[in-house]
Amino acid sequence: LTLGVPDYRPTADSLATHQAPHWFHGAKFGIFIHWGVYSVPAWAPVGKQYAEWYWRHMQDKDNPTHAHHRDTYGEDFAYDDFIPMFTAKKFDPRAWVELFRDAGARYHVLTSKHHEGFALWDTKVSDRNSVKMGPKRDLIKELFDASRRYTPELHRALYFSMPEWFNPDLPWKGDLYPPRNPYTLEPVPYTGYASGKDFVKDYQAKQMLELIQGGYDPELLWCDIGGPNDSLNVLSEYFNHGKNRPRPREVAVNNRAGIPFHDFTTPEYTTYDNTVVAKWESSRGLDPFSYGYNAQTPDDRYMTTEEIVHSLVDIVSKNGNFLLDIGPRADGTIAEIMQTRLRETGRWLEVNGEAIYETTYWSRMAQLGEDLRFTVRQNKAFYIHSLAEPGAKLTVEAPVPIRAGDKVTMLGYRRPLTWRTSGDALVIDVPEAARRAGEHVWVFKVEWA
Ligand code: FUL
Repeated sequence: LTLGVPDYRPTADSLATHQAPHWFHGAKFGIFIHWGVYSVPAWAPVGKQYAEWYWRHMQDKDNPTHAHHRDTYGEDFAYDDFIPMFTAKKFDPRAWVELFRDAGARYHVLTSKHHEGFALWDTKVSDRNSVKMGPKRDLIKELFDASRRYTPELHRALYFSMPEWFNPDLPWKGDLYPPRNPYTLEPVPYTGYASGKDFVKDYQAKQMLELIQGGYDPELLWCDIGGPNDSLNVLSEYFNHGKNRPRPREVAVNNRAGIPFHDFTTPEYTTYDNTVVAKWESSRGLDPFSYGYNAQTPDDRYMTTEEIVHSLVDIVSKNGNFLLDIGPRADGTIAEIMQTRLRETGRWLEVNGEAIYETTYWSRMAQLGEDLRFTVRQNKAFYIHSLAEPGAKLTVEAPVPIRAGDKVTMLGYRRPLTWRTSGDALVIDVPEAARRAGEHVWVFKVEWA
């Protein structure tokens, strides 16, 4: 008998035993970053299409991106002509990670490579990467180094698109290959790439292993799309690499790696209506409908801080994490409106974070009406989140775990509040000053005696 967790083997049975790590359950709030060549055109119909899908959209003559590209850049301007314009000239990794920390996030997930196939690290299997082209910098390394140095408390993670739309070596040859000029339909080069590889073994799996073994040490791999893969081998290596290090690292993988086993599910621009006991994470952009930067989106279409905080509370109360996305510009700057929203969210979390981080859902009730949510700190406290500003009394018609001698307070307000039970309801008196002390979501704490 081997004590402890045996090494993972590249089999379905073995990988199915892996679970979302403790840190991921407790973290609750992460920042997703979509950054790539698509950040140069930064264009999509606002609120309707993902801007990071620009290349795909420009190929489709019925998509507005097709006409936009011709009118703005001309028919002979290939998608890969954007690569030199992806400069990252003002990229300040320290400022990025400090912004994420100030937002109250506990982890960050950067696109190492999106469907366009452009890698943000020094991949050895192709020159189609940010060290050989465009910025001429290892963007992942710079971000992770800054994060380890200035915000060591954050967890560092990477997104990875399993397939690439136009890679000549994809095992299936759909209508996307070869990449073509969308107007003349003449083939265009897939810059920086020499074809002739086994896409899965010589390219996809190798890239994933570079990320795992190359010193980046992502604590989570956020795979996308699935499809043909070598994930049994790659992920068993990933889990063992983390587990057997001199300083062990608990790692996680989502449900899009092309195999039926995962640590969490990933609803996108949506959430679950009820508690889901198996770990999950909901993602969306600050943008009304894009992960990559869309320069067309006016400031007033971005999520408000109230919407962000409401989403966070709703998701966390149902056992999810909230992965909120920003799309930096091609020069590495982050739009003012995004920074403002993140910092405002951080201000709310500074006051109310104890009702979010390291909590669990309440197993008896996911929500009460539209406005009330609950979280629990085991053996310590029960939190009631009011998404609407309460009146002079807050009535909670639910079997709230409270007994004589327990103390009720509101986070951000110093004085204890008076409370009583009335039938099956808990009634809390909320003085005017307490109401005014709160914003976005008012959190009441039942401190168990
Ligand atoms: C999707 C992708 O197609 C989107 O562009 C985005 O990356 C989202 C998180 O996953 O599947």
